Amino acid sequence: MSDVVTVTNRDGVAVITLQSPPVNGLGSAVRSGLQSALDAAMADDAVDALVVTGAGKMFSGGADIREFGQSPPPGTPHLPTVIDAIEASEKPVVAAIHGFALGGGLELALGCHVRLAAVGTRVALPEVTLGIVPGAGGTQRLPRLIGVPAALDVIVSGSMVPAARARTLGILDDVVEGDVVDAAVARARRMVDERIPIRRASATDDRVAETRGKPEVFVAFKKKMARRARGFEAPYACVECIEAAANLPYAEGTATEREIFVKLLASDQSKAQRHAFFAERQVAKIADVPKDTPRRPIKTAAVIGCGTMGGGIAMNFANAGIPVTVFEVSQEALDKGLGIIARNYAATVSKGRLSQEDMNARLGLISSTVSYDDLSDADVVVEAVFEDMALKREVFGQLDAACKPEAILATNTSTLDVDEIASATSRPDKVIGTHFFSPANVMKLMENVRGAQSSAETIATIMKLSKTIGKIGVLVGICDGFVGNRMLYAYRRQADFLLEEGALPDQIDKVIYDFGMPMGPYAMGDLAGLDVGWRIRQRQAATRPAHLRYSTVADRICELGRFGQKTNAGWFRYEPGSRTPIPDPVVNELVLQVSADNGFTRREVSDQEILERCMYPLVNEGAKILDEGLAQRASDIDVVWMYGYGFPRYRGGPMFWADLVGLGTIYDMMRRLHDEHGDYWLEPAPLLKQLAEQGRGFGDL
Ligand code: 3H9
Repeated sequence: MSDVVTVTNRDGVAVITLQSPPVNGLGSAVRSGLQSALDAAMADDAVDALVVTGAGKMFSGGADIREFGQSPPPGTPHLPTVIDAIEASEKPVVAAIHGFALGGGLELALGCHVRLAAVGTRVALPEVTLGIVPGAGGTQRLPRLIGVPAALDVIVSGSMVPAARARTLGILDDVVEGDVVDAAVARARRMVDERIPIRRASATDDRVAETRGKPEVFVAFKKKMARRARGFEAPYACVECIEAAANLPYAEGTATEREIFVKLLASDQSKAQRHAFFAERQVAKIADVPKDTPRRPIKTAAVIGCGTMGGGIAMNFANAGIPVTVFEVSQEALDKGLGIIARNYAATVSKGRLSQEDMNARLGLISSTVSYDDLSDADVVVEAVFEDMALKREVFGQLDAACKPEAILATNTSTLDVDEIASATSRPDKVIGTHFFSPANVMKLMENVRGAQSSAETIATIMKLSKTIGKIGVLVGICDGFVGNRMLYAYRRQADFLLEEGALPDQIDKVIYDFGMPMGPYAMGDLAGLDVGWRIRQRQAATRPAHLRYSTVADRICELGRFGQKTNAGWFRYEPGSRTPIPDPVVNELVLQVSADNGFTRREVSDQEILERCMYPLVNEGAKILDEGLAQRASDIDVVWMYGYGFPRYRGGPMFWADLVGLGTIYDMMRRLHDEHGDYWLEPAPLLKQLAEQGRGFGDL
């Protein structure tokens, strides 16, 4: 008996229980404990059958991800060996599953002869999300149980399968009400008493035989998944393993799976995706806000402003079942905003992703008002009015007077100083920034901006609220553009300079798209609209320091009345009703003209230069942000970029990617660029310099 695996004998059935909180991860100690328990049960004449189960919240969350890539590698036995031994047992083995059986946890269950699950259980093989394939027989046993098409869906998506569906597919044998271990013991006993033959997944063939010698099935599946899987290696590797299951004997298929698993485990993509997994969990931890900080319950909410942003934010509350009151200055503005919300929901219903009933329920949670007096009950208010300090201060003064004293007042600003807004109230400790990303009902990121006086309770409450409304909240400090947009600015600047020096918008966009971003800077600009930035630049013109390099190219585009997709023309042109950017000779001519006007002799700009000139300054700005304490950790910045800007997960975010490139390389390039262009934004960050000289990375901080 080990600390992490216990055994009890119930009615001649050895109940082997994993006891390794929080998720019963199958690390080295658990695997050894499981193997010993198994050996003992096999040798014990008082044991006729076995049940494998997990204590606590779940059956098992799978292999211990922290062991991956460890040096020296974790000890034997390996998970496939343990699972093969379970499956080979002559005594029946029943898995009693509750909570989750994920990855290696589900593979362990697939090695058992029967799988019973409690109501509410969810199972999955999420390895693909970690950049690997299931590596303990999952890609070989699952298709043998449920057939190739279903196995492709389950393994390549990595998504959770609820118990009832898993039962229908054949992943589970039964879903039981009541205590699942009791049911499993009874089932095991019955198998012995009634001499029910043991069924081993690895020994069945009929389901995989259906697709044997049919490569077209896999070709079609790869075609179907191509868009979602763009740039990722693991989904394709999963298909390869399942194809091996269809065409090869079990032992050979398993060897293929093992080979691919080992190769992917060592890949940069898997390292990046594992980094992303832990980064997402780290982000909720705040150094000076202890885990047990009390949080205010959020039972009702209010949103000020029902424009695109405010409407999207209100939808988030309604989607999470939180009643929300939307405030506007006029009934007309309210009607317009509420109309857009209703149309948004209706579009989701028409795509079959929401029922009419759910739409009605959500709309029912949204009420509206033109009076601040109706906000006195709200636990949290999110202000989403026009980005103007005087206006925001006005609104906060009104809110301070109208809302109950304990209510949290949040501002959805993307540029303004939260402290200045807070000073318009008598409760600066309860003021915080909540920077949503557009479209606010879709994008998962929230930059939660702590003010100098935001209390621990306010911060903890808002971080929790982010999770409740299905977002990932990252705590950031006050600076122009906060984390994401400040870094974006550094990248966008260089893109415009490259245009002046010799590149064209479609070349830059293609390099960035091929790197893995959802779109390049120019298609993104067209999508967001170019006029707002133009107006801001016009306002800033008088105060812009003369020594800073400034590209006029973006202004010249706007001067032509080209504001992006909404005018069917921006950096690209658009066919009416289409969102596909088409390179436009008018723009290319204009870029050439700007080069000439600004005294540049155009030159060949390589794709590599584009990547380095855009991405290295972005990383450099991230290093400055870290140094200034505006993000807690480099991995938080990675989360901002993966969730707010679609930075490819298989690169782990810009800071993780930078470590892979090597900070020495990035620092050298930044220094060279700075010497060449003298631009303030290219000045190497002191932290970058320091780490580069020490041969360390952001991950070592
Ligand atoms: C695999 O199985 C490979 C095999 O095919 C082949 C092997 C040969 N390992 O998410 P939470 C930590 S690959 C290590 O906040 P929840 C997590 O970091 C694996 N640590 O809880 C956190 O730590 P901390 C395939 C893990 O209740 C704490 O546990 N499996 C693991 O919201 C709590 O986690 C997966 O990909 C792990 N496997 O959600 C499943 N899992 O407190 C990954 C969790 O220090 N896990 N931790 O921050 C999950 O999806 C969720 O954790 C789960 C619980 C749904 C289980």
